[in-house]
Amino acid sequence: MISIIIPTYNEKDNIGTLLGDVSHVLENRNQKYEIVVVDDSSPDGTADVVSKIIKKNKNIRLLVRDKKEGLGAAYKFAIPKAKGDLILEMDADFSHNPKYLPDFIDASKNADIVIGSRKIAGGKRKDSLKRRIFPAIGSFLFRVVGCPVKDPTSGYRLYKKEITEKIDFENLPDDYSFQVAVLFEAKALGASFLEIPIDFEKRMSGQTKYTNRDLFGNIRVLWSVLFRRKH
Ligand SMILES: Nc1nc2c(ncn2[C@@H]2O[C@H](COP(=O)(O)OP(=O)(O)OP(=O)(O)O)[C@@H](O)[C@H]2O)c(=O)[nH]1
Ligand SMILES: [Mg+2]
Repeated sequence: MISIIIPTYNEKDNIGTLLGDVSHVLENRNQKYEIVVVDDSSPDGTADVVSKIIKKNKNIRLLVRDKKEGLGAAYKFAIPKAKGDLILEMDADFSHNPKYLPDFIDASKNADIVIGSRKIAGGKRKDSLKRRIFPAIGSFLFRVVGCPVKDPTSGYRLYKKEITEKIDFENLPDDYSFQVAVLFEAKALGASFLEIPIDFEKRMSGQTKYTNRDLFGNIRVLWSVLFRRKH
């Protein structure tokens, strides 16, 4: 079984369509699945939209948290609760096209962690210059300090459950830099990695939650890897 974890904060105009599309892709493949939406009590009523859909699709679960604590915090909370032997992370805003889900499942036969990559042949990122330039510099620096993949900030990724069970999530960051930090942690545990190309699209509806402050989270991780401190 695969567990698809989708963190949401104010994604009411995306989440309904996305849940339909994800279910459709997986059912077409006869893939056993659950979708776990982790909502931080979005003021726009995202959770209400999900609750209505759950009545018709028992493969969907909703975890509601009291307040917005960051993308990393949402994953740290939800990953240990996933029931699947494969655990996939994806955004709610259609930047991560569900059409790639079968590619992740196929690739999981050959690695513990599969990254949907915008930095390998066939991968693309349709995004603003600011959102391309800093990750490009960041990815280069992360490579220099031993990062196992070319696109470490990609949030479209799959883990085998066994590897998540070895990771000490408590010590990982609550913000977006969780994504990079978890790779270094998994590398230290001997995980194997594979990147598959994805075309990263612009969010379909709603506002970004990513702020300039979030850039510093990644710098902190880089720093801690360099000096082998805990995050
Ligand atoms: N539960 C929860 N989800 C979050 C939080 N921050 C972001 N998200 C979700 O994480 C995913 C990624 O956030 P985005 O705002 O799309 O970040 P981004 O992809 O870097 O930015 P854009 O796509 O340019 O808007 C989306 O599904 C968000 O709703 C949070 O604090 N809590
Ligand atoms: Mg996004």
